[in-house]
Amino acid sequence: MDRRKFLQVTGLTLGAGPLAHLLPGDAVAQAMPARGGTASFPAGFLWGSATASYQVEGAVHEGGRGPSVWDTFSHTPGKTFHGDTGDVADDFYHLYPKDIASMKELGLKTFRFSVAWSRIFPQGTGRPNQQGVDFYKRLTDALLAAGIEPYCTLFHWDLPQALQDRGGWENRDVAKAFADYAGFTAGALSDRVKHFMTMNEMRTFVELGYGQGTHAPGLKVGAKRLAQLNHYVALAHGLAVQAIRAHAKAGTKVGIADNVQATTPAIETPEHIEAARKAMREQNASFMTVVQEGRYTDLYLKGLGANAPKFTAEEMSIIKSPMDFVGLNIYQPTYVRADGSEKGYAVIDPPMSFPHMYSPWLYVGPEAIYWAPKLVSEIWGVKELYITENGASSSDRIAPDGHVYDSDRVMYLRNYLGQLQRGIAEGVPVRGYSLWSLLDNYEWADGYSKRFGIIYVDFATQKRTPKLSAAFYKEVIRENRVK
Ligand code: PNW
Repeated sequence: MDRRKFLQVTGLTLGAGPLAHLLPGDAVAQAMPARGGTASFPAGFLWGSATASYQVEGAVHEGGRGPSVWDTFSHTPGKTFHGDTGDVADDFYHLYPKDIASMKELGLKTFRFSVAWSRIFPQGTGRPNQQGVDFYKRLTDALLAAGIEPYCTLFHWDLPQALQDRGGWENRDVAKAFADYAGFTAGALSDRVKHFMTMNEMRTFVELGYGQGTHAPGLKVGAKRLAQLNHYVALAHGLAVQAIRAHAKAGTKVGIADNVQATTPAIETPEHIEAARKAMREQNASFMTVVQEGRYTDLYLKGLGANAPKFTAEEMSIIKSPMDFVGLNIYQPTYVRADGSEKGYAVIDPPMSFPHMYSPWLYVGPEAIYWAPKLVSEIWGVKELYITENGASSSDRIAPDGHVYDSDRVMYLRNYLGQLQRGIAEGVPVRGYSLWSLLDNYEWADGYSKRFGIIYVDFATQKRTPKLSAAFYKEVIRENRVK
């Protein structure tokens, strides 16, 4: 087919539904030779998309919800871009039926959402709020009715403010409160939800929330207190794994969604690959490594010296409570090279010219999504992995014709999915992929200035417009391969 003919065909509006205008029709797909299935994913691969409570729900004063640290932080002048808050966000609390229709249209098999702790326990502990439980029952029922499997994260950073008032994650009792909440919520939803993740990205809320102070609760506690609260967060995860097992239906699967530093060999030679393997354990010593091994590495403790956390053998055995699966949030690579230091590796700082997406931290290194799952499964013997997040921010604009042509996000996704497929084809046990995010949403301290959705949201009107990347993803799912 020559170029002009191709443009004529793709210019036609084929098929039905809101995404059809962006899709090549079946006629085109059939006319283009398949590439021998080389880039195919396994049958039954779980294509999904992810969101989080505070980033999409809005309705912060409805349904008996109590305030969280993000309400407080975002309403504190100077903390977020333009003072943006999640008060309304995507109004997903009310508009979820419409968004589930879009998920169905995309062909999603799974949807990863998070529960707002303060909708279930408005004060963090005490009596559960039935209206909160009912909201998540309605949401998961609607997903199941659309043929979409819900995956539930129990903590995506919105700690009840009442618990922050008692010291937040610096208070060991909060770990216990988290386990109580996680056990109760999993018990209430496990007739509908088969996969629970305790926490999303321990590193981000610990380091940005309590180390740099750029995320809620906006503290800078210093190295010693940081290491200790990090330990309580790991303990909270382990206690929650046990509480979920105790309260959820038999067969419920428990895991985590963690943003390991995706250590990636700078060059794929044996010595640099070995360096990336060592770096995976050491760079993630206080998060994935301790959760998998129930011990802090010697180098981690040595590096902290007098600031090392206090812990007991009993706590360490709780922290390593076995999980059924591991979720990895993969965005940017951490490039590593071999060197002669005690660690045996060095992290390469990205040169000024390193390409990134609209968020300055989001360096483009597609091999990260090949190496991180491979190293995690090899080092710790993990048999079931998910990519719980991957995606990109882009300076999306509505074009004069009403569409959003996010060719950079399509480029990003195509390259990452290609590397994911490479790993799976070699036997890395990744069962599913959740694209971050379904909708443009509240991007934390960046407010509404950084869009990650494959569906554009006009925050003034709540109008949704699927982007070019939505058409791309729909096609990937339909063909179960990346091209
Ligand atoms: C993740 N970094 O956050 C979160 O799980 C999402 O809630 C968030 O919207 C998404 O990725 C996009 O940012 C991250 O600075 C925040 O490297 C910061 C970083 C990484 C991930």
